Amino acid sequence: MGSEELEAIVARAAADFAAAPDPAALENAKAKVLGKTGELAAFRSSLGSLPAEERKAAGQSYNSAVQRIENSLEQRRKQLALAKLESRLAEEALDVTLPGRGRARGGLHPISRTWRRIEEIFGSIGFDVADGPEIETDWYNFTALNNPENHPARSMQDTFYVDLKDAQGLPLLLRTHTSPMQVRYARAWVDRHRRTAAMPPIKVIAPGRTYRVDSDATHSPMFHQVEGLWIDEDISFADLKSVYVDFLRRFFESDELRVRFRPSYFPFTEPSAEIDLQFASGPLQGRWLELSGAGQVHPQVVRNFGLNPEKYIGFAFGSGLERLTMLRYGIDDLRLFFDGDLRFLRQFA
Ligand code: FA5
Repeated sequence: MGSEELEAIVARAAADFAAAPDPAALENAKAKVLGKTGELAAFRSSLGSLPAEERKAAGQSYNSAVQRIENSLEQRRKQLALAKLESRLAEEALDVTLPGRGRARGGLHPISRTWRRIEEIFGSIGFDVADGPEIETDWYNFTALNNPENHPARSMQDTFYVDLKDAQGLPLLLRTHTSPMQVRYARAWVDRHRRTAAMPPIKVIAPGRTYRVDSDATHSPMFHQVEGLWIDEDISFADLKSVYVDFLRRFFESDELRVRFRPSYFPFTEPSAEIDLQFASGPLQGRWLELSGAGQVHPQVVRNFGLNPEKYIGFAFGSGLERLTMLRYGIDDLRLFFDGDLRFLRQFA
């Protein structure tokens, strides 16, 4: 085999490698030229039979041919690897700047909407917003509110008790209403203004969660109330009526409301009333629903605030947020608020 043939093998190998479409075809082409029975093997074995003076030059030609074939093989291997990488990159290309798929927009729960609305309306007429504990002592929840020892709300059936005791050895409980916040807020207020000759008026709302052993279409074991309290030297039941009716008009965005103040009894107010509103639309159209308890704060409670009931007087109310929301949207079952059914909740988003 002469050097021309050797050059032809090198050229053919380079062409075969260049034509190999993938690594497997490339390895086949390599075996064809460099393998044990490949085209170069015969040339190599013929080297031994050459006369000594030709052997060296022939050996060098052989080595150079092998070297060049291996170079073109390596070059093609790199090309194929690069092409594979590029095609994978193109296939798996990700546009990281695109927004994620199916990202749903959240919305406020209807009770949260009511809560915010109440804070806005009362905030706009100068009421502070306060927050307090849901786990209460017997004193704040009952005694301070002039609630007699044997009142049914204290019974194990009406109230959720906690397996912990307060400083008096009485079990702690989940507050049954937001009214304890009247006492907490007023006492802190009085404390803060102890040295002030004329105490500034107390004007606050306290929205939050409350708990009772109650469950039907208009009662749930956990519900929300908002407490309102306005204490000054001359705040009367007439102020309660005007503030509350004005609140309802703004809350329901209507001047055509049918509101009823029905005489009632609460140990912590005297006189007391329950405030009812009539459904204007929806399945319960025409039906009255109790929204709130209210009244003029009882002198014993004013005393428990740390104030002189001869001088200070005012009103309080405690309204149900679920009830306000039911009336606003014409919803006939309060349990819908807590089922977490998206078909219901999406209507408010
Ligand atoms: C009270 O809780 C008094 N603390 C209200 C009060 C405050 C009176 C200040 C005077 C002065 P009552 O138990 O009626 O009152 O509850 C008040 C409102 O909470 C009800 O009108 C109703 O809207 C709501 N409510 C009561 N129980 C539930 C319940 N289980 N589920 C949903 N809402 C309820």
